[in-house]
Amino acid sequence: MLSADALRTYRTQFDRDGYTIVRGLFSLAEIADYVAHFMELRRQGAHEGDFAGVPIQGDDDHTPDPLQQYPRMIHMHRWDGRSLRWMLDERINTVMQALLDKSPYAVQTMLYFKPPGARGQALHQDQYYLRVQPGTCMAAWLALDDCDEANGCMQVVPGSQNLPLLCTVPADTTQSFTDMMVPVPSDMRVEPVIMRAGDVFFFNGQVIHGSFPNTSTNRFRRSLIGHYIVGDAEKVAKYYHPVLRMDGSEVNLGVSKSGGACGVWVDREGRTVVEMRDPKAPVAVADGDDPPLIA
Ligand SMILES: O=C(O)CCC(=O)C(=O)O
Repeated sequence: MLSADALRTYRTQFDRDGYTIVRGLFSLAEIADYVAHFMELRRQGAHEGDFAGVPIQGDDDHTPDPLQQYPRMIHMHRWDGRSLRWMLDERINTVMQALLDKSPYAVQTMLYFKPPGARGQALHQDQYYLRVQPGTCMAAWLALDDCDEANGCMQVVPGSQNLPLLCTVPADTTQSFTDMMVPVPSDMRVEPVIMRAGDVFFFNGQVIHGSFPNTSTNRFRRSLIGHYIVGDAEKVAKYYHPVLRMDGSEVNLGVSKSGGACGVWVDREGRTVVEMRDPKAPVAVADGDDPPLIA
């Protein structure tokens, strides 16, 4: 049971940094069950929505990619009761209510297997995909394995929840299974999120996050992820419909569109700030020299 004091502490961190980690929210017995369940689903073969990542640029030798054997599963809650029950779990709802002041709506599940040698996912903002209006989305990221830098733990930019949606640039697909990323100025920290199996990382949809490759030789970095939207949202991108309340009933929301202005980093009198641009304009840093980007 989470005490009122603990929930207040999570809320304080969430308001300050855009994320919080609830340690041990799921027991190790539950985690062992989830691991067995999802490994068995993966072993059974392909499922609708599986995504093994974009091709690796310049890889003319067709290097074996571990993600081909362990593609990410998406929207399992639409066909797997265990995933649906997890997405709507009362513990997740309790934490979300403490962070958002009301129950969220649930829209997506994903399972990352991230076997040894797998690529990560370049730094991004989830709202780029979900396009929640008004407001933003939320993620609950459950570690199914202990996660550290060796097996490609999550990386986060604390405080980035206050940024607008940033314009994306191409990602290095030798490191990332997705092909776009957002640039991060050098004065913002990218921090590893070290977790134990059973911990849940809750983060706001504007928060810049992602992960680097799993460089271990024998450790999976599996995670079960739920995406949610704030409970007073009116629209979300089509891909995330149907939208569910946390009691499992369906909510009728509108469909949001992608596109529109996005933020680019510019240097203004020695300070790196965001300016909104037409998305077709090139991403550039004023003054040209030494752009403050993490590539
Ligand atoms: O699990 C990862 O490595 C990346 C997950 C992520 O960025 C996301 O769920 O939005």
